[in-house]
Amino acid sequence: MAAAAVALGVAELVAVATGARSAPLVAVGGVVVDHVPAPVKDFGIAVFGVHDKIALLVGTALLVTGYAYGLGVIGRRRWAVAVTGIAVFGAIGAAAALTRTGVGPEAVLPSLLGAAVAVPVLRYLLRAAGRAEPVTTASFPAATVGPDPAGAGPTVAGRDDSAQGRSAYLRRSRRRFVRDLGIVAGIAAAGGVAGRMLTSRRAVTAARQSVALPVTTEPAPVLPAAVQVPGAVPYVTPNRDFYRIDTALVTPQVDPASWRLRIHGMVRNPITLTWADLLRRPMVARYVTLACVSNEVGGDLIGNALWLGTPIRELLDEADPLPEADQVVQRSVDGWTCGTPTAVLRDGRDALLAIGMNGEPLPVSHGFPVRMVVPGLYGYVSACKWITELELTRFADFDAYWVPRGWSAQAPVKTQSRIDTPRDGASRRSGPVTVAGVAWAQHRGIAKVEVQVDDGPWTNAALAPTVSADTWTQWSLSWPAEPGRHTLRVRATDLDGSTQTGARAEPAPDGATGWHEVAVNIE
Ligand SMILES: Nc1nc2c(c(=O)[nH]1)N[C@H]1C(S)=C(S)[C@@H](COP(=O)(O)O)O[C@H]1N2
Ligand SMILES: [Mo]
Repeated sequence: MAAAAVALGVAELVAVATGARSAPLVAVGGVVVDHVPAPVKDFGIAVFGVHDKIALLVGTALLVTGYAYGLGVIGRRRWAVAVTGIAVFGAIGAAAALTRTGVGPEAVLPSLLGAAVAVPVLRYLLRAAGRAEPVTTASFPAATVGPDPAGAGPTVAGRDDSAQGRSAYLRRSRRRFVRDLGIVAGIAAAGGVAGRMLTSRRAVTAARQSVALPVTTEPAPVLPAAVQVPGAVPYVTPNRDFYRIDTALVTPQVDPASWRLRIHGMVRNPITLTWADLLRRPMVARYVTLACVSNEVGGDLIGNALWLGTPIRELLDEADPLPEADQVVQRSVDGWTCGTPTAVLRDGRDALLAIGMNGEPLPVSHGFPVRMVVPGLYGYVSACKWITELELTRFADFDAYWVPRGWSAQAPVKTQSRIDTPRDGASRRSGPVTVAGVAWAQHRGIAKVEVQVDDGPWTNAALAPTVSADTWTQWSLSWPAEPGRHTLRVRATDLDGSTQTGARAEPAPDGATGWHEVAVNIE
């Protein structure tokens, strides 16, 4: 196991040069993320929540540990099996790394070099272990280990072969073995930690800090003072609280200096854009509420931000798509894809190639340097982070990342609402109780929010003003609460006139439905 730790530590060090995603744990974890069957993934997400990625890395490390334990045990008797096992370990890591998008052939190096170092380390440790083990005279020295059976034992000429002499020798050997183990584990840990630190030094934090956002070509929308309702979540979600969803085990580090956006495929005029080109384009600031299709009824995978970016419609016009190209495939540097209807991106809504979020450059975890934001569509079909390609194609010809995994190819945001206060299970004094929350139907807008207490009538809540139909709307209602246990329910109606359905549906394949309910206790 110590030898395996050395392999992983060496691999982390090599990955400083070859990229974080070529390190074996991350590479193998990435393959697992992309290929794990949906029920297993759902289980992992259900158990570990937003820590599912850390759980995956720890799980992978545990698997490696178990494997290493087996190799260690077998290797004491059959060295060739251990060497083969280590080679297989290296090959799996190398093969996994090669499947990652955007990595070159050098991605095999961390796994292969890690495995290559593990062989002599394991041999050394097994020999040291053999010396530190009591053996019967009859079996000695045949039980010494490794390709070099000359591992010195107590029967070697000139040594004290008495019982006492042997046990003194054993004690010394054990101490030495434990010391060797400590040294090896220390080297492994130092290598791993140093590797990780050096990798993160290569991160784009500095590049991000030196970005000066361009000024908008028109003033940003002014928020009406009444946009915020007491008791609801903040109308503008601070960046640090903004939900984060993606498949990336290590956050892609994209330097604006080397960033390119290629618009190609079924277009008459392919375009390649650099960061400098992008900054020269018109920039607008728009509040847009982004929602994840995985958001459960009442869930918090939704946030509202002021995005700064250039309208994608004009870029698409310049690229001049062929009429049959009904899908724009957005591709991230890590190979993740999403497919957006071309018509949606050209229908005049504020679909942005965004570089700013709430007055800052995009946080790295939210797609620095450039991502897409499209009002009215769930994130998985519209909001590619670390974007590097727009490929015009047809829905009939290409399935984006989540489509073969059971999610719909097209997914407009469903009209939804949530009660933020009181919380489920809360207690309040009888009398007027403020019930408040958010409702959203991006790009259609909210016309009405109603609240129902127990089986009573639906009552209209007051709607706060918003800046556009592309953000959530806050609502509130003063409820004359009477003692007892009550259930509060909310439903919204959008400006198209459709009222949110009460029929419960799971997030898959195209967004959860149902009314959010909270139970409250009035004293
Ligand atoms: N590159 C990349 N972009 C991505 C994803 C991803 O996995 N990889 N996930 C999408 C999903 S499912 C959602 S809901 C939004 C979330 O954006 P956020 O993390 O900035 O909130 O990003 C989208 N963009
Ligand atoms: Mo999502």
